[in-house]
Amino acid sequence: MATTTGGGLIVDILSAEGIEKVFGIPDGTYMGLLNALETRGIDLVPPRHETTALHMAGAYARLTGRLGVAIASNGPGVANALPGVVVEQAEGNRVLLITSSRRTGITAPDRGGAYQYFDQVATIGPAAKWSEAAREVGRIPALARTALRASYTGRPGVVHLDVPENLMNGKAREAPVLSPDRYRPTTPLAPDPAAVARVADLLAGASLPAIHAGGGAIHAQAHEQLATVAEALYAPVTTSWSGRGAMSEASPLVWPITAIEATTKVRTSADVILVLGARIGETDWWGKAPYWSDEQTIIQIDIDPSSIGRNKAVDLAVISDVKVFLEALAAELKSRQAPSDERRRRVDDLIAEREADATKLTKHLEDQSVPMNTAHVPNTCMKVLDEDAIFVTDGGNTAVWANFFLRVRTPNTLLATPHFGMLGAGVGQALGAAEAFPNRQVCCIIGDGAFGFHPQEIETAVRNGSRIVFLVVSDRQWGMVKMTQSIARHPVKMMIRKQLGDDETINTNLGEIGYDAMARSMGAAGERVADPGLLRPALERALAHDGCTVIHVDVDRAKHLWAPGLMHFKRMHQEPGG
Ligand SMILES: Cc1ncc(C[n+]2csc(CCOP(=O)(O)OP(=O)(O)O)c2C)c(N)n1
Ligand SMILES: [Mg+2]
Repeated sequence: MATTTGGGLIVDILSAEGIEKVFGIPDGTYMGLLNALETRGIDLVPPRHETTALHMAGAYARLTGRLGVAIASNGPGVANALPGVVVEQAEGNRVLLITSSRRTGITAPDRGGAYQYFDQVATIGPAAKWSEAAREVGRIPALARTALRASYTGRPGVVHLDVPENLMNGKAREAPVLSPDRYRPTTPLAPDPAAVARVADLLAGASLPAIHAGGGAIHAQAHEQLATVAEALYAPVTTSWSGRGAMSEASPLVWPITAIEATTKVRTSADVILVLGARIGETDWWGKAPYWSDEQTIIQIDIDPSSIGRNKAVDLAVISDVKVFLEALAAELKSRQAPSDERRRRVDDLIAEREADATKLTKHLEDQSVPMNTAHVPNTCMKVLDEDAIFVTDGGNTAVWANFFLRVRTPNTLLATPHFGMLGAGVGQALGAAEAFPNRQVCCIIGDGAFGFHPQEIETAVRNGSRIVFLVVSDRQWGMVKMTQSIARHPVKMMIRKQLGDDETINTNLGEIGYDAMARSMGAAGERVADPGLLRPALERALAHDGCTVIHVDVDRAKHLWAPGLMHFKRMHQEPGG
C-alpha cells in the first residue's frame, strides 16, 4: 500500500468531509498536514494570532452550517488558541481543532524540561466537547472519525484532535477513506411524528402561543421553516441573544432581545411557548418570573437531550433537529384550525406596544452634534448596507448601541459572542465571514478597547483580499466599565452630571490611537469621521473600495456611556425573584 503521513491521513478525511478551508498559522511541527492540504487543494488561511483562527472557523461554521476547521502548533500556538476554544465552545459553533504536540518520547509520559510542551489534551479537554491525543499512527483515521462523530452529535461545539509531531510527519500506510455517512450522523435527527401531532394540537388550541428561538435554530438553519410556522400560528417569536437572526426582523412577528419590556410582555402573556434550540439561560432570565409566566405550557425542541428542562421545566419535550421538526410541524398545522381573530388582535396589540417603545430611540438620531452620538454608526449602516450584509458587533457599550439600532433583515447575518462577551473576537469573526461569503458585504462595529486586542489582523484582511469594513467606535475608554464604575461609585453625581471627572473611576481611560492611520500602514484604506453627516459618504467609499477599510469614528465620550437598556442588562445578571 502507498505511504503517506499522519497528517496526510487526517487530510484524506477532511477532503472526504468536503472541507475547503482550514484556518491557522503554519509551523514546521505539522508539515505532514500542510503538505497534504496543499496536495488536496484545501486552502490554508492564516491569521496572525491562533485565537483568531478559532473565531474564523467558528464564524465560518455558524454562517454556512458546515464544519469550521482550525489548526495550532504545539505549545505556544495551542496556548494562544485556548481562549478561542473556550469562546467557540460557549457559543456552540461546530469547530474541529487539530494541533501538533511534541514527539511521543517526550509527551507520554511527560519527562519534564521539554521545550514547548504542556499537556494539551488535559488543558483543552474540560473546555471542549471532546479532546483526544493520537498515540499510534495507524489509529489516526479512527480517532479523526471519532472526533467528527462527537462533533455531529448533540449541541455543536469544539472537538480537538492532538497529534504528536512524529506521528503527524512520520510515514504512515494509506488507509481506506470512508464516506461520512459510514461513521457519523449525516442526516438531521427527525422527531417522533406522534409528538409533532401533539405539539400541533397544543399550539393550535392555545389562546396565545409564542415561539422562543435560540442559537440552535440558527445552527439548524431553520430560518424559512420558522417563518412558515410563526405565520401559520400568527405567533410572536422572541429570540434569545444567540438566536437573534433566526428569523428576519422584517417580519412584525419577531421580537429581538433589545425589545426588552415587549419581550417580557410576550412571555408573560403566552399560554403555550414553543422553545426551539434554546437552554433559556441567564440572558433569558433563566425562564423565571416576573419575566416568564409560571403557569404556561412549555414545549421544548432540542437536538441535545441534556438541554431538555435544564433551566425551565417542560411539559413536552421533543429530541429533534429544529429544522426537521418545524418542517413536520408546518405540515401538521395545515389540518388544524386557523388562528382566531381574538389571537390576531392580541398579537397586533403586542406588536403596537413594541413599536411604540422603539420610537423612544429616535431622539438619539436627531442629535447631530460633533463628535457624534454612537447611534449614528449602526443607523447609517442600516441605510447604506445591503439587506444580506453580514454584521459583527463587538465591544462593551458599542455592541449595545449596535444591537439596538441594527435590524437583522436577512436571517443569520449577525455575529457576536452573546454567550461569552469576548472583546476582540469580532475581528476574527469578520475575517471568517468574509471567507464564508466573499461576495457579500461584511461590516464589523467594534469598540476601541475590543479592536485593540487584535488590530494586526487588518493585515490578514489585506493579505487575504477580504472586503471588510471595520467601524472602530473611538471613545478612548473602556466605556461599559466606566459606566458601571461611575454608577457604583458616585450614583447621584453621575445622574446629575452625566459623566464624572477623569480621576473618579479606576483606570478606565484609553489613549489615542489613529485607527485609520494604523490601517493605512497595513495596506488597508483608512477614514476618520466625527461628524454624523460625513459618516454616510465615508461608508459608501468604504463599500466601493476593493479591499478592507477601517473607519475611525469619534463619538461623544459622555453620551456613549448612556447606551440604551443598560439598566435592564444589569438586572439580567441578577437572579430573578421567581
Ligand atoms: C477579553 C475581555 N476582557 C475584558 C472584558 C470585560 N469588559 C466588558 S466591556 C469592557 C469595555 C469595552 O470597551 P470597548 O471595547 O472600548 O467598548 P465601549 O464600552 O467603550 O463601547 C470590558 C473591559 C471582556 N468582556 N472581554
Ligand atoms: Mg471604548
